[in-house]
Amino acid sequence: MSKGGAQKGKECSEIGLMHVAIFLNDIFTEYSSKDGNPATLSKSECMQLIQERMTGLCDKNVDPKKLQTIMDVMNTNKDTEVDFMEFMIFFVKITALVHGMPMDKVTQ
Ligand SMILES: [Ca+2]
Ligand SMILES: [Ca+2]
Repeated sequence: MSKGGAQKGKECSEIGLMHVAIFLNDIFTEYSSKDGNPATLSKSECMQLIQERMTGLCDKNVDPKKLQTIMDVMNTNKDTEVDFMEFMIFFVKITALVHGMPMDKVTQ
């Protein structure tokens, strides 16, 4: 899929959503590739991504325990790394919260 060039005749909202998908993929790949294994975010890669790209959740001076909690929520299979599907499911949950869904519905 091409990253550039708006497709003639497409609705603006459709183009915008494709840009969101491309952006999320690019962010995941940027951080997951730092250790040579782009398939997953290691703990340090995940912590760096959270601190630098999830500024609505925390900032650079965040408590390490809060960082670990956010990573634990992402890491649904409880292994040592966050894969792309875990990362995307986390964003589905964040988007549901932004939409106004109650936390208990989002986290079940
Ligand atoms: Ca990695
Ligand atoms: Ca995992």
